[in-house]
Amino acid sequence: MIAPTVAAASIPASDRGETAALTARVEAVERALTIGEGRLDPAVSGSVAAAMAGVRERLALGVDHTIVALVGGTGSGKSSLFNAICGLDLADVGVRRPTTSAVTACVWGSSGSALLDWLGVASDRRIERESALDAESQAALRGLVLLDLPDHDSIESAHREIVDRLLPMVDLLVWVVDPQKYADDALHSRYLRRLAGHEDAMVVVLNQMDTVPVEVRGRLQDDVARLLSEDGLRGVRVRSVSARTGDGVADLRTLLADVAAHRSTAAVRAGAEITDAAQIVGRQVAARELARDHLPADAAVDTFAQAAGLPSVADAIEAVVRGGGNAAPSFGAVQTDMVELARSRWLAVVGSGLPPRWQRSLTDRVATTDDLRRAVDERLSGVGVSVARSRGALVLAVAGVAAVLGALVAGTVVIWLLLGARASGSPGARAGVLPLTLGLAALALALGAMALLVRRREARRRAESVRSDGRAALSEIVEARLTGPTLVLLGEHEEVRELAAAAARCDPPTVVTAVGSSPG
Ligand SMILES: Nc1nc2c(ncn2[C@@H]2O[C@H](COP(=O)(O)OP(=O)(O)OP(=O)(O)O)[C@@H](O)[C@H]2O)c(=O)[nH]1
Ligand SMILES: [Mg+2]
Repeated sequence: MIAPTVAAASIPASDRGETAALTARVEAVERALTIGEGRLDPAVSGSVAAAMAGVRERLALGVDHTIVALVGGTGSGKSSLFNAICGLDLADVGVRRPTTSAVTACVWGSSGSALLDWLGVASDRRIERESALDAESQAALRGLVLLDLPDHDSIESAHREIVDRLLPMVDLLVWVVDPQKYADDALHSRYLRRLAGHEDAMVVVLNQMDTVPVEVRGRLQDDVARLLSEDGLRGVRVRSVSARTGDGVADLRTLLADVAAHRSTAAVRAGAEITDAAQIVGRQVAARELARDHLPADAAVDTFAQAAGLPSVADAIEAVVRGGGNAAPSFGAVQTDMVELARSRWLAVVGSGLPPRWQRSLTDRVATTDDLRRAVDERLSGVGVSVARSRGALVLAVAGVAAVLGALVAGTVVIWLLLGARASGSPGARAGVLPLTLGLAALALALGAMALLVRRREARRRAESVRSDGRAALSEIVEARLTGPTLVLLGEHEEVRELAAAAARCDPPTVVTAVGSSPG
């Protein structure tokens, strides 16, 4: 309502850059629509886009100004008060009634010419205050657009039409009444009573107080307040002034400065529309996305490995190498149903929590089962499956065989010597050859055991190498065909979510109630 937020009250309207800030929020909503295209309900996107186009149109006029209109019956002194507030003789003041037939505008700060075009103010009826000459004397009113309207109760129907057209566009209505006609029925029944609920957006100014004896002034002001109360209006501000003497004009300027420091009705409306639109877009996305490190990449690699028979191929290699065989096992056909299982588990984990349209988009983005199966087949066929024995094991085996042969030769020599010794009765040679035979036999045994150990270790190493090469190849497939597209989609989802959240964020609501909008 009219009570300002601390921040708004302390910052002049034209310095707030309200139009730019609102435009940035519109852009955020529009960008969210673009990124989310195909994933947002088309009907919702269409209506949000249309709403944002409407807001853009209004923003093109600028919403940094606060529009205040002086309105009232003919001769109440609107034009005189307009001149007094502006400190200029711009509006026509006259004795011929009605005097004012066209709207006159005084703008403090930037020209706001698009806004004045929209309001229908002729270019020769505009004046800009706060020029270099005015220095800071007019700074408090920066952002204010003051309008002097024709009389609302005019015998000229065109005047009434102008007033009725402009009232909904105005942020603050200043009803100017005079001591003779403040109780005028047309004013109360046609206008004031209809403004119940918009009391914060109006002020009643009792003008020409110089024509009233000082002792009567207080009573007169009370009477105006009583009539307003009878009209069903609560807490309307009433001010007494004299446009002729200038009494009360400074106080009125202070009040206008206060209003000018608030957000304009147009800004409040635009902000509310953007917030609504952003919240609608926000409801088309989930509250959060799955983090990268929670993607089920390892599970997908495991299932792909099963589908391609990687564990059994590795086991077979281990058995072949350990047993000293030569027949290398090979990868068989990749099981399509397992690949499909991996893919559907992936979609279920990542998609859980995402709205259905985003889930469908995820399904379209990641690789198809067929593509995944082909990739697994292709990549695993490139993984080396070798059962060739290692050089170390070969050397040990050869050495072992040599030791066995040596032991056999030595054994033969021992036997031969034993037989010779028995014939010749000389045991000398036997004593040297026997330990050699035993030594060679022990060496042969040790080498054989070592060769066995080396082969086992080699078998495990080969199996492990096939497993890790295979898994590395499968990880690359998961990264390129599942993780990559998923992250792109989740990134887009996050961007839409954050843009909508940023666009929905705005300053604390309304400070001036729109005159033309319905109460509440
Ligand atoms: N004594 C006195 N006369 C005033 C005061 N304000 C305006 N007048 C006179 O009242 C007459 C009408 O003043 P305007 O300012 O033209 O009144 P208006 O409300 O603009 O009239 P329309 O343009 O016909 O709607 C003029 O003769 C003014 O000089 C005031 O505060 N005191
Ligand atoms: Mg006038």
